[in-house]
Amino acid sequence: MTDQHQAHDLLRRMLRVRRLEETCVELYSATKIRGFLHVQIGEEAVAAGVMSALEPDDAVVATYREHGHALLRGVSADSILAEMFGKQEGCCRGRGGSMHLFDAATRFYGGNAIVAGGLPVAVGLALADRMQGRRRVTACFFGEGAVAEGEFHESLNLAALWQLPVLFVCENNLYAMGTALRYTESQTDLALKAAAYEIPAWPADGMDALAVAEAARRAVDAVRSGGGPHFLELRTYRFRAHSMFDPERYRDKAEVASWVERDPIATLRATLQAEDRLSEEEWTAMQQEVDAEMEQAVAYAEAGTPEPVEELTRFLYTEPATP
Ligand SMILES: Cc1ncc(C[n+]2csc(CCOP(=O)(O)OP(=O)(O)O)c2C)c(N)n1
Ligand SMILES: [Mg+2]
Repeated sequence: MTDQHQAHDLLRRMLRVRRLEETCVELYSATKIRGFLHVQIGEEAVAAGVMSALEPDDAVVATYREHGHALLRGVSADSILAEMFGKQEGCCRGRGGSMHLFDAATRFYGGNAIVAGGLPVAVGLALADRMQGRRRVTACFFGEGAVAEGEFHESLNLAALWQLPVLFVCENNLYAMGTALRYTESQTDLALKAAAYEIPAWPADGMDALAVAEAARRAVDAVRSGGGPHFLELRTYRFRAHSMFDPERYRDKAEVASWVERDPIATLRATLQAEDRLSEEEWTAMQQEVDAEMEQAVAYAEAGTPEPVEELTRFLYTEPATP
């Protein structure tokens, strides 16, 4: 059985991601945040479980649905929300926004808006670690939509051929925008695609944070101890639309409702309470702590400074050397 500390930690991680994104949706509806916004509400067990198996020195590469991955990697809610607001205090000075969170200090390598665009980046990071003799792991998250891209196959092939320390994490939420996986792939068992490249791969229930954490721990240990790349297919579901612009005509309400019943936060909370491992006071305190974190982050972001227009060309080219 998972120890109580780890289970509470997973619950807190998921709650932080949920509240961060609920806050983003509210701010977006109030037109305080502009541009694109893709939330992972419903999928929190994936990032929470996998991230719990990583060390601070490991690297993480994610997609445009990455607010939670950045937060759990250690990028502060202050810095994420300031980025959403386009403020200088954001992790990319407000230039990246929702889809392009990036933070070298925590080895969070995006925020990649191009489907499958993160996979070659992850393979490159792992190749660098290998060449420099470091025992670090790179975890690469991507949606199941990525398996239709050439970059997916090129990346898996090279990672396997060179036995690089990459953990490929497929967030299979069944849809790529409005297209269900069965309309685009002849083989919908995605672990088999990895197996075709001789990469050990297995599925896990992406709605169950304990199951994800356990699968990730096994895979990360294998990668770190020189076992070459591994692949997890985590079956999950996004409760909300693909992005803030999506009339959701491709799935019916009953399907969504059946997945909402398996809400990963409610499920873990209920499990712990049934086993007498989470008191009502502890749950209330956890929620208050997370709510306070997000309230403070919104205040920080709102009080931030928009980048002055004169500075917009900075960082595009090397600064001229001053004599
Ligand atoms: C190369 C490329 N083609 C098309 C798009 C447009 N697009 C944005 S998100 C998306 C769906 C991707 O679905 P999936 O990989 O399953 O991730 P999810 O949104 O479900 O998390 C598409 C096609 C893109 N960003 N990049
Ligand atoms: Mg998808």
